[in-house]
Amino acid sequence: MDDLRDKYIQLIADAGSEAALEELRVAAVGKKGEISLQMRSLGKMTPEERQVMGPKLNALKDEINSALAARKASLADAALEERLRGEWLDVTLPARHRRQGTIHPISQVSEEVAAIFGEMGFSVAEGPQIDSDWYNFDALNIPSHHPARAEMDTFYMNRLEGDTRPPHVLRTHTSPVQIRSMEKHGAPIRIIAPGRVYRADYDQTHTPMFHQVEGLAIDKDISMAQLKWTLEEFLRAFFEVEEVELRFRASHFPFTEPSAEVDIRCSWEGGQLKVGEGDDWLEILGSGMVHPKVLEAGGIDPNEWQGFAFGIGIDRIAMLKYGIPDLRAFFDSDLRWLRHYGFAALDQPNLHGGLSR
Ligand code: 2NM
Repeated sequence: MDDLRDKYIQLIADAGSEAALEELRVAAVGKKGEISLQMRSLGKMTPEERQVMGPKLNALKDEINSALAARKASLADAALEERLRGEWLDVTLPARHRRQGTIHPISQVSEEVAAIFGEMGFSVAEGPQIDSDWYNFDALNIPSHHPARAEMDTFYMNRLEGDTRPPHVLRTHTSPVQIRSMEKHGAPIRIIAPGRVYRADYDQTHTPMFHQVEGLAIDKDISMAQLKWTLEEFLRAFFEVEEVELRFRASHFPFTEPSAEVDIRCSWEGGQLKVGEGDDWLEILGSGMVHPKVLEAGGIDPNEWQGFAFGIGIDRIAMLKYGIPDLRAFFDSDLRWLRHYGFAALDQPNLHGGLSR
């Protein structure tokens, strides 16, 4: 019995796997195992022999079972240790690079425009996107039955029967911001008003929501000459070229008198726009001297003050500067488009850093 004990204790200690242990269990204490067979032979012994051998065999069986359980536990511990070593994680490693969002070209261009006019002493003014028809039309010398109202494709806010409040619209231009700024700050004033505007128009070159920046400068002795210089300076900085040439074409807007549409000299070589050279002209903005009635609506005395104003389509100048062919793609939220045309989030446009880098 001592030989049997020594043999199995040694084999169990040497077992390298749970499967090997199971084989040993079957061989020693399984139904036909060596120890089980010995126990079966107890029946053939004399009662005296059985009294000695019975407890000894039982004790041996318990000892083997304990040894099997202990070895099994230590194999499991070793396996766990091994696995933990393999799955060890260095939490001090730098984070894995994640793809960053980008600045939308419209946001980029708005920031560029604000940086340029900011250096010329203009502040940025903002106002509501839903405004009364007085701020959007009447104050801008567009009375109720003026054809310009019909041409604007205005979105009117829904009204219930008996509503006594004035009609409200989605602003069709940012000019109501200028009226509010005149009311609030008076003259002199130099502001730009960038933002969303709305017109019920949808085709290749129009979206029902688009972006405008309008400018307003009011002071004593403001003239068209200062308007022209300001626009030249702006367009030179915006298109990042040494010189630009502008052409003022007489036009008509209700809110300015005189009014001019402004073209910029350019070339289209191989479908690529070059500003400041070539034999083509590109219509780029509208402008004029603020109509006396508009100054009055803003609470400013037109006998004392005058001003120039202009309006530029942000989406359009963004397309021109960055070679974006399709207007409607601006508002599709297509991630591949946004990554292609978007700008790095930490490159804020400024004039000393080079506007667009
Ligand atoms: C344009 C063209 C011409 C304009 C006028 C004003 C205001 F409110 F001051 F009178 N803001 N913007 C204006 C003038 C806008 O857009 C094509």
